[in-house]
Amino acid sequence: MRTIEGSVAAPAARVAIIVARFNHFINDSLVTGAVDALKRIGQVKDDNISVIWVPGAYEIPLAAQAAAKSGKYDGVVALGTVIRGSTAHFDFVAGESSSGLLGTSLAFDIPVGFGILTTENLEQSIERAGTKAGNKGSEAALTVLEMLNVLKAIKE
Ligand code: INI
Repeated sequence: MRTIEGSVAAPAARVAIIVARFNHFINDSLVTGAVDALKRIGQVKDDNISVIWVPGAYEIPLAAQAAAKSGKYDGVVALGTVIRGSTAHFDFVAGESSSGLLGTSLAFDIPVGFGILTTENLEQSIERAGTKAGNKGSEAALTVLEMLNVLKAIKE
């Protein structure tokens, strides 16, 4: 029996963090968490990390696709915050971001960490950006590194 389990150390990985400016007050903490996890836990070199800002979560998939297509990155970490309001806007922004990112991941064979918070209110977002419910930016970053190692092991 062969068991494949990825570790999270990936010192040579080249990672693009794509982050929305909308709700940047929350997203700044997601970036901090992601960079910390990549460097401190994943041992990724500072020079191998790019942080790419886009207007909102809706624009993240297009930038992720461009990053994947460029061949300059091994993985993408998508960070943003979509907070439910009283209109259907939330569903479109959150839904399209998530399906667009999955499409990019599958089309370009590249791990994409989904670190886009989709919450009911600001408090829930704060809780997931480095306070009592952890930091979803760190989780998304570590997921990308683990998937890089899993994919590598599958191909070996
Ligand atoms: N973008 C977000 O990242 N989060 C939100 O909560 C949000 N809301 O609620 O409107 C949001 N909207 C902007 C959207 O991502 C696009 O930038 C905009 O529609 C232009 O395409």
